[in-house]
Formats: sequence, structure tokens, C-alpha cells
Amino acid sequence: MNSYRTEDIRNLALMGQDGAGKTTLTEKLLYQAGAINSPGSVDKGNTVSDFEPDEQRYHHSLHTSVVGLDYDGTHINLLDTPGFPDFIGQTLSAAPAVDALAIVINAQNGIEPMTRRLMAWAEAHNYCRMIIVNKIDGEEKKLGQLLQDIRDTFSADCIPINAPSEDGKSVIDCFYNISGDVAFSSVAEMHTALIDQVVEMDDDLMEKYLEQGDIDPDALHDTFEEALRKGHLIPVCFVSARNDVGVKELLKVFSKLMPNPLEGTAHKFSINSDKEEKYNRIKYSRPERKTACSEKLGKKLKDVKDIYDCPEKYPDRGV
Ligand SMILES: Nc1nc2c(ncn2[C@@H]2O[C@H](COP(=O)(O)OP(=O)(O)OP(=O)(O)O)[C@@H](O)[C@H]2O)c(=O)[nH]1
Ligand SMILES: [Mg+2]
Repeated sequence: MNSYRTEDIRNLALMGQDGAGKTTLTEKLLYQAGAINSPGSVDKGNTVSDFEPDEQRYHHSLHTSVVGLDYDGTHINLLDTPGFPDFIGQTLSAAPAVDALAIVINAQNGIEPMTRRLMAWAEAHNYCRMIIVNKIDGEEKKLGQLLQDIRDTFSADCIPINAPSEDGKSVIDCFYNISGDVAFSSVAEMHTALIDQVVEMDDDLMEKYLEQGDIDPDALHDTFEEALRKGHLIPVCFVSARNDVGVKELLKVFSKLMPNPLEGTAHKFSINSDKEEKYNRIKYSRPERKTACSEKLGKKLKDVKDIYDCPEKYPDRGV
């Protein structure tokens, strides 16, 4: 078994609306990294992460799966989470195990309810985030509009790190590259927007950048990570998992730019978490909606709180 330094590890979770393509993308990432010999498909029920009989029968992930792959000297632990809103508890409970969340958006459907919910949750909990726009093999013209929608809805800090080529058959990096054309802009324009955003974090770098006109992206690594941690930068990547477009480029982004466990936002774990925290966590796993279901859930939560507050009343509950 290989051994890795902490700096060489990436822990990431793929989250997003059901059908966005997280499981297909996981499969293609495993394939491109050489972890499997041939990619399975959700529709055939033979993917690595949807291995349970019900997942294969319904063609949807019902539980979070963990897969591991090696790429360019890094070991990437990837959590493929379910996108169905009914399983949001499963999805959110994966988050404390990772250093960054990758929210997958279906380019054919645009921003969906789970996209909004997960982006808001990740922001509220200070997670490093990136956005992956999948299914770019559809209507090419809409991608520029989708990017604008993402920036209008979430923040102008959502900045592409790569973009589809004009024919949509490849994806071109805009962080290390400085020239070329992409579907809805030019590489130079996107490169400048990205570098500007990163150097804004550091006055010295900004001064150097203004003097020189450009800056070596490799010299920006620490500042880039800081921008991710502070939510000042939410990189956007484009892929077509089905057609293997942008998948290798995404592996490179994970490996070179996503935070290692020492760089990501540290989240507090407490083994002996106090009663209130346990209660709050259970409460957070559901939306605040006034439906029959949430009323029932509210009662259940009250029962849970009672159990923690008055364990002597419930000797059989093992709290
Ligand atoms: N056209 C197109 N279809 C895709 C692409 N990626 C995935 N799909 C299809 O989209 C459907 C849903 O893909 P999944 O990978 O199961 O999506 P998911 O996000 O894991 O869905 P849940 O597990 O329900 O959250 C499947 O029929 C895939 O074949 C893509 O890049 N392009
Ligand atoms: Mg899935």
C-alpha cells in the first residue's frame, strides 16, 4: 500500500441535484486516473459508487460512497453523495470528512433547488467550494448564460478556471494558459479575471502583479488556497462526464489547486459533543419548512432533545 504525506492528500465531496452526473463523473475520474480498467455506467447499474442493489435498480445514489484514486503524486479521496433532496442528511453528513465541496451543476437544467441549498449550506459552514458544470455536451450556446446565472445567483467570486473550446470537444485551462479562444470568452480575459481575484488577497502580490503585468500561477498557490478558504474565490470547471471532456483537466485541478487537509477549512469535531450540539446537528439536517412532514419531524426532534436532556427518563435508549 502506498503511503502519502498529508500534503499529498485531497479529500473532496461531489454534491448536487440528483441527475447532475456525480456518479458518472466519479466513474470517469476513476477511469482517467487508471483506478479502473473500463468505466461503468449508472444506466447499466455497474458503477463503482452505486454498488447497492437499490441504487442499481433505481439508477440513483442512495448513500454516500468513498472512492480513492491516485493522480500526479496525490491521493484523492472522493465522496460521491446522493442528490435526491430526501437524502440530504446523507449528503450533508459527508461534509465534515472533506476539505472542499465540489457542487455539480447539470448544464442542461441550470441552477436547481439543491444547487442553491448546498451552496448556501456550504457558505454558512465556511467550506472551500468549487463548482463543476457537467453535461456541457448539450446546447453549447447556453454555457455563457449559465455562467452569468451562477455569478448572479451566488456571487461574482464564481470564476471559471477552465472553459469549453469553441467546438465543445475539449476544455481549456485559463489559470496556467494565457492565450487561446474558448466558447464564450477568450483565455486571456478569463486568465486575467482569475489572477486579479487571487492577487486581491495580498497587497504585496498585487503590487508585484501591477508592476510585471502578469505573475507565475505557481507562485500564487498559498494565496489561491487562502482565497478558497475565505470564500473569495469559487472556481468553476466545465466537464462532460459522458464524453470524457474536461475530466483529466478536473483531476489536475483537484490535484494542483484543491486544498490538502492542512490548507482546507478545519472543522471542529468533538467526540464528546454536548447535548445542544447533537440536537442542533440533527435539526440542521432538515430544511425549515412547515409541512406535515416537518411537523412530525419537529416532534421527533423534541423527543430526541428530551432524551438527551433527561436521559434518566429513557433508560432503554442508551444515551
Ligand atoms: N448528456 C450527458 N449525460 C450525462 C452526463 N453525465 C451523466 N449523464 C447522465 O445523467 C444521468 C444521471 O447521472 P448520474 O451520474 O446518476 O447523476 P447523479 O448526480 O449521480 O444522480 P444522483 O445519484 O441521483 O444524485 C445518467 O443517465 C447519466 O448517463 C454528461 O456529461 N452528459
Ligand atoms: Mg449518483
